[in-house]
Amino acid sequence: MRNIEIAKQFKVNSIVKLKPLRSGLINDTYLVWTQEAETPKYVLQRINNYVFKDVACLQNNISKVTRYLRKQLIVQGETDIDRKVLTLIPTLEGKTYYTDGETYWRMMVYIPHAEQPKMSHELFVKGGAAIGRFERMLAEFPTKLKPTIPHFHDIDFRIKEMNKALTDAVLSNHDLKGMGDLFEDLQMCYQYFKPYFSRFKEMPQRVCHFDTKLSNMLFDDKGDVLCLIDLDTVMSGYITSDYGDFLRTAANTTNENDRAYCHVAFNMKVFKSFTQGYLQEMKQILTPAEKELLPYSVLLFPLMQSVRFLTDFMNGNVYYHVDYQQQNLVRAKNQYTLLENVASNWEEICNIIYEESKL
Ligand code: GN1
Ligand code: MG
Repeated sequence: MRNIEIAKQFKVNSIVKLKPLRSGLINDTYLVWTQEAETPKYVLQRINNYVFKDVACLQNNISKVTRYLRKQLIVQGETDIDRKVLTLIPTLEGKTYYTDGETYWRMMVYIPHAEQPKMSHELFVKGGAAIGRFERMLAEFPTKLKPTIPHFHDIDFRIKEMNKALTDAVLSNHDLKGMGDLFEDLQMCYQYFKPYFSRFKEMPQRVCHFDTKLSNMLFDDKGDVLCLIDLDTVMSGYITSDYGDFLRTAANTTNENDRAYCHVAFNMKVFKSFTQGYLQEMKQILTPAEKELLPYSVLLFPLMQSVRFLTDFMNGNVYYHVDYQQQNLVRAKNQYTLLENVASNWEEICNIIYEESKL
């Protein structure tokens, strides 16, 4: 079925055109125009069923969370609610997604927004506050959400997967040139920090976003955050996921694809601004264990992402889109360099979190 035919399976009128939007490494996204409008009215997404095995569960999580957030916004007397939370469009049959048996699709209202503001202290404070607000608004969410990706941020599981990938790659004679000591270095770091990561279960499970980054935030023309988007991974888990994963991308002085590893550093200014914003919103409700373990998430995410990229490299690049064969190895080394940089700022990271989380 052509994409425009797919779009017509949803409860919308007079679709005239679709245009692909390149974003993210996982789903395919299209902007949808209707007859009356100059700007797009909807977003059509093909859900990556290789990554998300249980689309029904994923769409159920998004639907429950967005409806809950909408109610909260109404109670708070918010205006412009349609831009502050995503709205799913049902299919003609009233379902939250459409499938032709092979591919899976969803449609949402397109939220008009401004460009992401220039990098600044304010931007990262606002980014941190937006994530904190999202979690705080969901703090009383009545049910536990099922994982859309089982073991998604489970480092023990990711290490096992990496070990398995190495065994499989050796058995099938895959080209593993260029790995150097990365595999052993990652194992060593994991063993060293394991006692801390295993304490994460002392934290309560909360509804979290699980893919926090600036590109998953929409801004208005004043540079304020309208809402968080890309809710595929919304599920119950630890707040360390949202906090640590944001810093992994935002506080890297370059991006994860940069092969000049000397460009990689951990930006302490970004770290501090983001931490300020996040804790402003969250420090009242965090438990002592959450406050104490937050610093370890700053280490955990570059480590876990390095492990995930290296695993995919050894598996023959089946998970992340690549432009060249070694790209996942480059990404893995880039993230490992970031991890080293986090470690060299360790004391200051702990001090800042401690100070900002005081009531
Ligand atoms: C994937 O596609 P994107 O950029 O939203 C991945 C994240 C990784 C990220 C690394 C479901 O997210 O966990 O951190 O790539 N999402 C999934 O770039 O695996
Ligand atoms: Mg994503």
